[in-house]
Amino acid sequence: IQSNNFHSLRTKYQPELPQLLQLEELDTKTETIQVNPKIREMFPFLCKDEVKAVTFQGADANENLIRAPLRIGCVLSGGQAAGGHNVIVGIYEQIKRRHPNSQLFGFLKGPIGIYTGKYEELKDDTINYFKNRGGFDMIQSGRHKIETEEQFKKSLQYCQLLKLDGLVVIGGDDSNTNACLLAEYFLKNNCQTCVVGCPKTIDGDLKNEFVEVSFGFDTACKTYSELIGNIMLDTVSSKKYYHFIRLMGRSASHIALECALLTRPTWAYIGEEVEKNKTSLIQIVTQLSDLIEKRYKQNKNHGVILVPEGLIEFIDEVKILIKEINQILASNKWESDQVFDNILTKLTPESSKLLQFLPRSISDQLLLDRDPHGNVQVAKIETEKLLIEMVKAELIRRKYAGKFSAISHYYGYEGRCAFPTKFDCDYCYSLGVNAAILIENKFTGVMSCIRNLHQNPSEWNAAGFPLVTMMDVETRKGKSVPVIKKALVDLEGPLFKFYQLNRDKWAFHDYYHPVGPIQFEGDQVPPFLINGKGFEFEEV
Ligand code: FBP
Repeated sequence: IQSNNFHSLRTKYQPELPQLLQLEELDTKTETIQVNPKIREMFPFLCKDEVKAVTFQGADANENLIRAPLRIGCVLSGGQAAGGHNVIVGIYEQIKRRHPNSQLFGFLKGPIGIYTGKYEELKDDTINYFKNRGGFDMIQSGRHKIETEEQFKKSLQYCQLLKLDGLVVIGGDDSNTNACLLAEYFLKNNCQTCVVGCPKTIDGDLKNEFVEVSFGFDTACKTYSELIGNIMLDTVSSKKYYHFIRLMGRSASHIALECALLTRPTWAYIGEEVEKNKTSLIQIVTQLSDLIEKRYKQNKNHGVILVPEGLIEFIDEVKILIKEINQILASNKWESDQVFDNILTKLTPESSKLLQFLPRSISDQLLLDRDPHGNVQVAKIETEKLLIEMVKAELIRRKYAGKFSAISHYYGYEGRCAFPTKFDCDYCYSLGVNAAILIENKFTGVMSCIRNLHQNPSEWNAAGFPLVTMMDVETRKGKSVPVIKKALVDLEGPLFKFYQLNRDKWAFHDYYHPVGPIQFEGDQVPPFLINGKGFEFEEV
């Protein structure tokens, strides 16, 4: 009942739009933009002429203009991220403002809904119910990829059948790569449906010179930071536990870094640094044991350690092991119960030794499931427990005189569907409105981008950047394929530098900073953006 009350309160909130997107008439301004020549070859239709980015500016009202209704389809793709519903609400309210007979169709359960033609028309009641609400339950999501010729063909047929002016793909790097392939396919086959992407993922790794942050990141980090802060208060009260907290965020450690900056833990691992320094698992365990011993000498037997879920993939020997496993699995097929023994015979001696050393739950995960995009499912690997066990063993070996009582936590799914922060509500709504405007202006193969996010929403600006400009060529399953490159933590950037400068102080003199719950009213702190924009270098 309580949550219903809160829900109804949130549905009354009308997200703020940038001033620019509130204007009745907009002129488009395009600018030629460079594309990697290899990508040009892979997208001959999208790159036939010069590839252009588009921005908007206000134009004079034209009273004689007669607008036609717009028909748009949308799909949520990949993992949940708070704010996805508001992208859909933004599209809907924008096309209805343009023409009351406009229609919005939601493809169900992710991209599979497109090529199987499973959709639902979204109307006022649905839109109003889901406004400012977390989750992807309005139309659900899925991790399917549009891959085969048949799936592309069917996708085109259903978009044509629905006479769609546009399709909005709300997804992460892989889903937007897929959106770009779809845009190319539609152009090649004279299909009028424009494809526009929106940057979604809590992981924060879909960002580049065009995209300042992906939506959902802010809500996830603030949700986890609230929980981390609560744990901090608990541990400084009892002074008897070390809490090892694994944080979601597949490969990149953006979430761990953002949460560390917000809460100032005893220690936070940053996967990218571990990779750069080629830190081994044993070195990590040694460092942690040193830290625990040193704190014990200060009479401290407690602490809060943040572990990004992607850490395991960045540890040098594990990375090599995963690469070897991927190559072996690409050319061999075994019954699942025979994979472990067979792989051992094909790995290099070092990797084979490591695979046997790791707890079976972890080695099984490394061996088996990959998601449809080929990613190891790090959400299922309990790295925090592995570290606790290894540190325990190391401290026993050292005849450690203090107490080491550790508790493991995993904060993952609980951060993806929280009520979106005000930032995510406004940002997502604007992304949706902008996507609809891009489609109305017949731009295809572009990402809806809202920028200048460190300012108030009224000052944000809007653009459409070609997806091909964000692409690189990577080898996946032995083939060269175009992909939007994941952005990793910049070890030279101001955010990491700030953490690096302060972490030794935080490690030994509990500077814990419990931030409390997300606030929906009053002053808002946006997430730390690319290049540290919006980040205040508060001395602590
Ligand atoms: P997206 O990249 O699709 O946004 O998903 C991100 C994520 O939440 C990761 O942080 C996490 O490792 C993974 O999804 C979990 O996947 P699943 O929901 O399939 O368990």
